[in-house]
Amino acid sequence: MTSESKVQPAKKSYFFSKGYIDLKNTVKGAWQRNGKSIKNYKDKLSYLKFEKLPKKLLLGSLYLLAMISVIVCGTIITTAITLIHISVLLLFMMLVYLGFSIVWCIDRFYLKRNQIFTACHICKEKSLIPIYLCPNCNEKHTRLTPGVYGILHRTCNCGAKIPTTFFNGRKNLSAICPNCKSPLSDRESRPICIPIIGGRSVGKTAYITAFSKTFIDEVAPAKGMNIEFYNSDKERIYREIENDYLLGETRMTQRSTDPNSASSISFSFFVQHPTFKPERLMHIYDIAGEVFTNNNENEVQQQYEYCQGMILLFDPFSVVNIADKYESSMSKNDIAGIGKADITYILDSFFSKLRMVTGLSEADMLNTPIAIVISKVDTADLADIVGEAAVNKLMAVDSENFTDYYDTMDYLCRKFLIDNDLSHFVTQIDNKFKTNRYFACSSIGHTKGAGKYEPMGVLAPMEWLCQRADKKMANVWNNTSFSKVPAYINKLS
Ligand SMILES: Nc1nc2c(ncn2[C@@H]2O[C@H](COP(=O)(O)OP(=O)(O)O)[C@@H](O)[C@H]2O)c(=O)[nH]1
Ligand SMILES: [Mg+2]
Ligand SMILES: [Zn+2]
Ligand SMILES: [Zn+2]
Repeated sequence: MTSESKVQPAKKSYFFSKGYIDLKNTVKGAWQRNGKSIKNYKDKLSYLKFEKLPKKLLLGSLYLLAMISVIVCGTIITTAITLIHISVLLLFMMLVYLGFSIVWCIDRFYLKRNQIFTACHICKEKSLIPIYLCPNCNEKHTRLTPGVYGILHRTCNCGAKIPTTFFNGRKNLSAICPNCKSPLSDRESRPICIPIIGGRSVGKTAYITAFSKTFIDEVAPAKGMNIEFYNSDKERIYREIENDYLLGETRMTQRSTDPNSASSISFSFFVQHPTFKPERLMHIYDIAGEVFTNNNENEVQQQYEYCQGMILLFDPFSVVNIADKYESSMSKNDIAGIGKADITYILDSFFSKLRMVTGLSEADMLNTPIAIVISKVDTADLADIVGEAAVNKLMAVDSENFTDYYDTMDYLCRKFLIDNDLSHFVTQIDNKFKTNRYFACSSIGHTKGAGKYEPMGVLAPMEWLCQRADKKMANVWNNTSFSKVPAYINKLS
């Protein structure tokens, strides 16, 4: 378990390195001394041949006796010393081994129990422990855990002492991604990763803008949560979000053709609260929509495997039937903003990517909860069919059957899709995702560019996913309580 097959740029613990050499030298020395004194008597004996007989006999037997006693006792003593030395060394080696194994287990247990890992915000690679850099010489240290290089500290080749556990400061070291070598500042937080999925122009960026701004400016302060941006890059993204929010704009999700740059951009921020130990790190991924239509992803979206939830945005007007039905009541801007990609195609492409990343077969179901969010419901009065107004109306008219707000919304969204010949979509989602729930939202709240965002329904999908992902978060962000399974599915027929 504590295998450290990879050589580290650090000094090994005495008992696993110099201890052996010292043992070899002492044992060798003792046996050499023993051999030397035997040889000494042998020499003395050979000189006796020049002496007279009585002296020869007397001294000869004396030397012989001495030599035998050296051979017998000396060997016994030297063997004993050797054995004692080996046992002492072994004992200490075992103690150190036991020591680092115990601390290693504690460290590993802490990381696993608290669901701490690093999800690279650039290449999306998941790693339990990233590469840490020596604060003195910047040398790369992998597997910075208790081991043969030290229990609580590792001594870098440069002499600097580096902490090896969660409880003595490892998280404060600079780190880089083991895969793409990008600088990381995850500091052993618990990540909550949520990709926003959908074709081009379905409203992903608008959704992230509306959600982030509302969550950071309203939800977090109201719930006593503190927000800290992951790094200055993410802070810059937030300044853009604030700007877009004010103007009612959306940015084109940048995606360069450079194969080395990422197809999805994470907006990442820490969420702190007295009950969050460790702090949470929210990663929201804005995946360029072309990824689903052109199938040319720059990087594999590893986050599908470890993310705690997904949001699939659905632009109702990307469905030709629906667009035809409502086009007459849509503004020019809204028509221009329609996502052109066919949802069935997007879904197939998404499923095949999921299979690739997770290794699931076509028949397998995913446990990751997914929120299917119908976007842009401000347009053509869709809000009256699936949005807040429609939900309230149905709950008032049929108060016996419809009592739960979000279950009613889920019902209306499913019904809307089925009524528009998209029952195969609903079935496919049901077949693939054990936990799915439908929402309706409008991120901008009106046509793009017509003033400040007035979002409707953007918080609920994220609140639902966060509540499912994190019990502590569910206790804090508790504006809504969602039923376990949408209750009115059986009313659809
Ligand atoms: N009316 C309305 N239009 C929206 C809304 N969200 C997005 N749009 C339109 O859809 C276009 C694409 O949105 P965007 O967020 O950039 O889509 P992305 O490609 O999925 O990131 C925008 O230019 C808007 O015209 C919304 O909430 N209401
Ligand atoms: Mg975008
Ligand atoms: Zn990376
Ligand atoms: Zn160093």
